Amino acid sequence: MTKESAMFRRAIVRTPGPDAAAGLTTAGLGEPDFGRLLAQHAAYIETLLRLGLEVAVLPALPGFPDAYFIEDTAVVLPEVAVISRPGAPSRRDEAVTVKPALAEFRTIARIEPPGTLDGGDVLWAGERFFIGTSERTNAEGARQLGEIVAGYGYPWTGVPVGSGLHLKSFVNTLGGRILAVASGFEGAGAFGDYERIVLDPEEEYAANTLWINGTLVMPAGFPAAKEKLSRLGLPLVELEVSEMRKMDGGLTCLSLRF
Ligand code: CIR
Repeated sequence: MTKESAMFRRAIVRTPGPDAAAGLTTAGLGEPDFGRLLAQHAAYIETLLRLGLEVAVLPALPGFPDAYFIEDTAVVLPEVAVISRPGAPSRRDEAVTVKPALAEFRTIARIEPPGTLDGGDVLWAGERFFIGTSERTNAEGARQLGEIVAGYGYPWTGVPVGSGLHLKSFVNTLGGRILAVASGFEGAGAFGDYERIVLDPEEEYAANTLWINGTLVMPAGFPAAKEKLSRLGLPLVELEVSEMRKMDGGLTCLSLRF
């Protein structure tokens, strides 16, 4: 029997700290406005609550300006939570801080050195895990996670990300085996038997759309992508994430969902 990606009951998020502008970024879009960042984060939490999730909000983590991109710190399966080992040295110690919140709900496994892995490189879609190798996730980290998910009966496929941050910066599930993909990933063999909705190059940021139990939460301001995704006939919510985008982040990065 194959196990399909499941509905979510809970999410864990972390409040951005006042040092958010000191985080890692390549976006070149300027510094985030802290007030606006908090407001956008609050609207995100509000949306998850409205979609029926129980949301645990962890406090800002001083000294870790990227810590509210909490997705990178763990990978949560129905059977186990895997504490990651983030590839950026400045983010490495974030991962241990989510353990208590996850240990309430799951047994804990972890990625061990020399493996590195960011949760943003891990996509669970349909029956399969796709694990990106990127500037953050190395082959050893991908192998360790692959071994763990395979141990619970999930097949996995490695996907080289090339330039760009994470796999989920470019590819996300819109429900099961339907994917939103940036045009650079259109032909990626790993996704061969999945249905792909390819976004225009100038709107590829919208590939970071978040599926929550049949609702699509997408970044605001991408009309062509919105038109394409709306053809699926699913409820669609647009959220403003301009301040997270300035720090190379987006909708999926802001929560652990399980
Ligand atoms: C970083 O570079 O690590 C953060 N500024 C952004 C992380 C975004 N996370 C994600 O896409 N999962």
